[in-house]
Amino acid sequence: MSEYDCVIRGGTVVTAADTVRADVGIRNGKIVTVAEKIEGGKKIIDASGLLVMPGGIDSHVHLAQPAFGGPAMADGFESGTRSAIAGGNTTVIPFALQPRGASLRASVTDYHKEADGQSYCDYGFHLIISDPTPSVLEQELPALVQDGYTSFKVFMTYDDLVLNDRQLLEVFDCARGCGALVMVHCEGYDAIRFMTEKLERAGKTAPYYHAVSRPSSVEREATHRAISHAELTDVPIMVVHVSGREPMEQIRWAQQKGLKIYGETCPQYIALTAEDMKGLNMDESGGKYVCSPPPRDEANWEAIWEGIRSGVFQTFSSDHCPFYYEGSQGKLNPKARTSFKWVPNGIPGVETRMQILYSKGVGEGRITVNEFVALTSTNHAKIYGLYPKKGSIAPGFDADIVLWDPNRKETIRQELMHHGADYTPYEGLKVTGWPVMTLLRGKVVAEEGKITGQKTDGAFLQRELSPYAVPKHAG
Ligand code: DUC
Ligand code: ZN
Ligand code: ZN
Repeated sequence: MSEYDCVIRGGTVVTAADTVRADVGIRNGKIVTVAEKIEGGKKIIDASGLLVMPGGIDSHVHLAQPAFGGPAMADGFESGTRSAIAGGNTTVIPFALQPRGASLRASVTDYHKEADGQSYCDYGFHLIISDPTPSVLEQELPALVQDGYTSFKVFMTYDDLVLNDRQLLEVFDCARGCGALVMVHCEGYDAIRFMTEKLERAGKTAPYYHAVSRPSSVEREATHRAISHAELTDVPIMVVHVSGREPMEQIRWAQQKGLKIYGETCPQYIALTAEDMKGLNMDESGGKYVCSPPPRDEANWEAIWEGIRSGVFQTFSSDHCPFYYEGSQGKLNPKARTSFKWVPNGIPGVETRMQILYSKGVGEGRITVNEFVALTSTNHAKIYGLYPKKGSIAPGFDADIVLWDPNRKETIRQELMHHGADYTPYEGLKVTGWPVMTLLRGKVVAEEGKITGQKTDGAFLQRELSPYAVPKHAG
C-alpha cells in the first residue's frame, strides 16, 4: 500500500454517531483509514487537544445573487467561499435564482460563470423558481434535476419571487415527479404588505418596524399553508429559516402526524432579537440586523432550542445573505432611509455559524458534540444528496475536515472576518470553540484565520436525489 499523503494524528474524531480517539489517514483527497494509531504519512498534522470533525456543510447561503429587490450583495463566490472555509466549512449550497421571464437553465449557466474558478470550497446549487411556466415545470426542471440540481426553493412572499397557492402546488407536484426536495420560505405576502402599508401610513418606517410588519403569526400561517399543500400533493418539504415557537410547532405537529416535513433554523434565531433592529435609538443602525424572517426574542430562542433538541430541526444553516452597511449599495442606502421596506433583507453569517452553535449548544450543555456534527454537516449531506461523499469521517468520504479547538475563547469581530460585508451582526459576541484548520479534500485551505487555499480549489457538486424527498405514498 502506498504511503498516506497526510495523517491527522492525536485528535478526537467526532462524527454524528461517535466520539473516538483516532488518527485519520488521507490519500488522493479521500479518507482511507481511521485507526487508533497510523504510522507514516508524507505530511503529519498534530491534532492533540483538538476535535477532528467533518467540514461544515452550509446548505443555505446566498452568493452573487441579485438582492431581494434591492442592491447588490456583498459577497460573490470568491469572498463568500473564502469566508466559508475560514469558518470551518468545506461545502456550501447557494442558490441559482430564476428572474421572472427568464429561463431557469440560462440562470444556472450564469451562476456557474460566477462560481467557476472563484470558489475556495466545493459547492452545489439549489434552484429558486420564480416563474413556474409550463416549460419550466415540464422541461427545464426535470432536466436540471437529472443534472444534479436536486432541490428547489420557492417563496411565499416578495414582489419578484412570490408564488400563489396554485403555483406552489404545481411546483410541489413537479418536485414529486422529479424526486426533488422543495425548500419553502414561509411568510405570507398579503399580510406583510397590509402591515407594511399600515405602518408606513403611521410614519413607522425605522428598521425595527420590519419585525413588526412580519410577526410570528405571518410565518405560522404560511408554514401551515405550505404543510397543507405538501400534504395535498404528497411531497416532502423543508421549511427553511424557522425563527421561533409558532412555526416550529407547526412543523412538529406535521411531523407527529407522520408527514415528511423537515425544518431548518439559523444562528440569528438563537443569537439576535427584534430589539437589535431598534439600533441605538430607533436609528438606521438597526438595519444591520434586518433579515427575513426577523429575529424574535429570547423566549423564541428557547423554542428553537426545544426544536433542535427534539429533532424538529434537521439542519442548522447560516442563511448567509450579506449586504454592506455603509454606502449607496448598503443597508443605509438613501431609499432604505425612507422605509424599512427598502432595507435589503439578509445578514452575513457563513463564517460564524459553527462557532455560535458550538458555543451556545455544546458549550452550554444544550446539545452533544455529535448532534452538533449532525446539524452542521452530516444531515445537510444526507438531505441534499451528498452522502456518503461528504458529511462524515470514515473510509471513502472526501477528506473534508475541520480541526476544532473546543476550548478556544474568541470574541466575534469584523476584523476577524473574511467576508465582503463591512460588518458582522454578531460583533462582540463571546464564543468558546473555534476552527483552527480546514482541509478540503485533504488540502489545508485555512489555518488560524489565514487562507492557505486557492479560489480554484472548489469544485461543483452534482448532487444525487435526496432520500428525504421520497414521497410518503411513493409508487
Ligand atoms: N430569505 C432568505 O432565504 N434569505 C434572505 C432573505 C430571505 O428572505
Ligand atoms: Zn428565504
Ligand atoms: Zn436565504
